[in-house]
Amino acid sequence: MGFRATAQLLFLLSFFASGIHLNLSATDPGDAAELQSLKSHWQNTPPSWDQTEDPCGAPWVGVTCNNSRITSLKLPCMSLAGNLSDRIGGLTELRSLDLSFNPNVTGSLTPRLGDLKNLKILILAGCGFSGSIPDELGNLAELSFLALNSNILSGRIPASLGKLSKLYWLDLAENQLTGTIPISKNSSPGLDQLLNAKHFHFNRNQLSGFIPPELFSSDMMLIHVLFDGNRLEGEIPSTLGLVQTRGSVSENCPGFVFLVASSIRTDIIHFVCRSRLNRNALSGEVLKNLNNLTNLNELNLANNKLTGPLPDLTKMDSLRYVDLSNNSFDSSESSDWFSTLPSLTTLVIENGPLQGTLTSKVFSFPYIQQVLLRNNAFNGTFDLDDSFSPQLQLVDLQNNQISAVTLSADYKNKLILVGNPVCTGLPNVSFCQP
Ligand SMILES: *[C@@H]1O[C@H](CO)[C@@H](O)[C@H](O)[C@H]1NC(C)=O
Ligand SMILES: *[C@@H]1O[C@H](CO)[C@@H](O)[C@H](O)[C@H]1NC(C)=O
Ligand SMILES: *[C@@H]1O[C@H](CO)[C@@H](O)[C@H](O)[C@H]1NC(C)=O
Ligand SMILES: *[C@@H]1O[C@H](CO)[C@@H](O)[C@H](O)[C@H]1NC(C)=O
Ligand SMILES: *[C@@H]1O[C@H](CO)[C@@H](O)[C@H](O)[C@H]1NC(C)=O
Ligand SMILES: *[C@@H]1O[C@H](CO)[C@@H](O)[C@H](O)[C@H]1NC(C)=O
Ligand SMILES: *[C@@H]1O[C@H](CO)[C@@H](O)[C@H](O)[C@H]1NC(C)=O
Ligand SMILES: CC(=O)N[C@H]1CO[C@H](CO)[C@@H](O)[C@@H]1O
Repeated sequence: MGFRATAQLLFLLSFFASGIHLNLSATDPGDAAELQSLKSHWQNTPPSWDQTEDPCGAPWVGVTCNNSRITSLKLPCMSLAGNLSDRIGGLTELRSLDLSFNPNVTGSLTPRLGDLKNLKILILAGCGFSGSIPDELGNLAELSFLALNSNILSGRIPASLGKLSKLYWLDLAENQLTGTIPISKNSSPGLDQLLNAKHFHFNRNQLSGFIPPELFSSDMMLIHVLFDGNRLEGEIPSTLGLVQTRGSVSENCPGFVFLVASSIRTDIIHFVCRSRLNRNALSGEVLKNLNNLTNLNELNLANNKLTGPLPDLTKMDSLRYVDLSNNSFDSSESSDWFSTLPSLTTLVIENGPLQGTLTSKVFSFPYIQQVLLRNNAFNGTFDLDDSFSPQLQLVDLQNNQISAVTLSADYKNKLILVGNPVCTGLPNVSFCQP
């Protein structure tokens, strides 16, 4: 009798105890402890974080859970301050971590980020992180989105990032990264292995050396490549022309890539398929098969030291924006170079190599809005005939050698011819006014 009562009591106790245990917290105790520890390094966490001890219970703002495990931390633009402690590595069920645009979150990136084996999205853009990018990020085999841009990260780009075979988005822009772009060698990985990447953003760092030709291949799907604002030199590798965006234009290059990530600033959601390589010291001839990039929307090669003929754009039917300013291209007759570019809205070739009579063909491209060709060597008569596009808003031909003008009476928008011989006799007409 006594034994049975004891047994019943024990049973009840254990049932009760397990009941208490289950109900005490909706959060896995390990995860709760890790998050409490992270919280202790942060100021300005959302008020809900102080109301309960249980992140998944009445869920803390920015925390998402599944089966009592913390699966997502999204705390963009919260004025959070502090640093990211190693304990982040204990949240092993995390799928998504976004601390972006909290400039007062500082310190180094802990190598324990590499323990987050389930992580698909890592967005630490616009914080104050410094130090190097840990090699361990290369262990995040599920990662598809990596944005470390706009911090003060230094050191080299880890070659281990080449192991991120599911990576779709790689943004390391606007840091202080140095060294060359790592490519694979023997058994060591490299960025040439990122065959699913559509975005390579390396602009505004201090990267140096050549852009390795091995970086690009016909297996790649890149749609947006940014290298501008580095210390790169040498030639643009002709292999860039091998990159093919697969499928139809509308599928791969719809003109607008909308980011799912809520925290990315809205002013950068209008990325299009484009290649921006300006403001380096790239020299040599522009790749010969550039015109294989038939889906390219924007081509900006301004402010380099490119030589040789102007690039052939004849098959680049998607091009909307072209800037070839401030290079050292061979002199070229405009009528030989211009071909029909059915999507072009803006053509910029300042300090360019164009000479002879400017063909009026460029003004009749159906979508052309701006033609900015100051400081070339156009001469003879400038003829803007009635075939000009109704979109045309601005023609800037300052500082050429144009000696006469034939202007369609229907063109009422801006034309600038200051600095041409034609204006010495006509200082008082609108197109000769500064
Ligand atoms: C929660 O996790 C289970 C497996 O653990 C998974 O099947 C389910 O899709 C997850 N739910 C969400 C919303 O992620
Ligand atoms: C960052 O910290 C500085 C100094 O403590 C403060 O003035 C600034 O407002 C903070 N910035 C943000 C975005 O919280
Ligand atoms: C975070 O800050 C604490 C002091 O507040 C410091 O001890 C720790 O090393 C810092 N951690 C990192 C990763 O910067
Ligand atoms: C690029 O185009 C040229 C002809 O313009 C062609 O010979 C070459 O094979 C093309 N390259 C690729 C990779 O398609
Ligand atoms: C070309 O160089 C000049 C002089 O350095 C500069 O003012 C201009 O902005 C440059 N043009 C472009 C399109 O970058
Ligand atoms: C215009 O320039 C070209 C080459 O620079 C020259 O051959 C031609 O004679 C010039 N034409 C006029 C009308 O000055
Ligand atoms: C343009 O010339 C006319 C006379 O030909 C003169 O009355 C007028 O003031 C001039 N305008 C300017 C802005 O110089
Ligand atoms: C949130 C939670 O787990 N609630 C459970 C608490 O325990 C009772 C009885 O064991 C369950 O019915 C609840 O679902």
